[in-house]
Amino acid sequence: MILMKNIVREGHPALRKRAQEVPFPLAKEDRKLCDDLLEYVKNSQDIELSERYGLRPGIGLAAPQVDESKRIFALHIPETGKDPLSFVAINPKIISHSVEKTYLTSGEGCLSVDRDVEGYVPRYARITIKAYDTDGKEFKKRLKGLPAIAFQHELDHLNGIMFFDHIDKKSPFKDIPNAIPFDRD
Ligand code: UDB
Ligand code: ZN
Repeated sequence: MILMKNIVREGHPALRKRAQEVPFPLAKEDRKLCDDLLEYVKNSQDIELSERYGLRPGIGLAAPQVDESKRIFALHIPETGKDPLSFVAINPKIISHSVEKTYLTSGEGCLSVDRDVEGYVPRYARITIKAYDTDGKEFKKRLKGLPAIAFQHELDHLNGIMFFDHIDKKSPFKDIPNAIPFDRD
């Protein structure tokens, strides 16, 4: 299983590379990687397991964060009154997006970043995405709110981009034109 010691931190070269497309049918080790990424985000949100194994609770994890430069990530996002939004995305793409933007008013963090970096991270408010599942089947989804923000954060990891790259260095809390702020509940 993936533990915090397996998650690479800021400064590691894997976080700054463009990750490689994944071929189908999935190799055994790629299927295992998919399972492990999704298992991490699920386990990390289980109070007992997160305490037992010292996992930082996360809603998304991308393959480059475990030093695997492949275009794969997992999301597991609790939704009030609904089942969690939970999936692995292989070779994901944004096929269309809103003009409207959004940002977490509390800013973003990252499982690979052990410090607070303040500031607004502009994201598209709504996206339509395409990706492949572990069976090599293509799927599409329309995402908004936290799922849209998290998807863009993870997709950035596959392109060597960190959330703080998007923060205005001189004025981290500068108004973002056309953006609807998103409060974490
Ligand atoms: C996270 N979690 O998992 F708005 F219920 C972050 C960490 C870095 C703080 C653990 C998070 O933002 N949780 C969250 C946010 C809400 C409401 C809520 C829970 N990641 C994943 C990561 O680092 N992947 O590479 C950070 C991103 C998730 C969305 C934006 C930042
Ligand atoms: Zn991250």
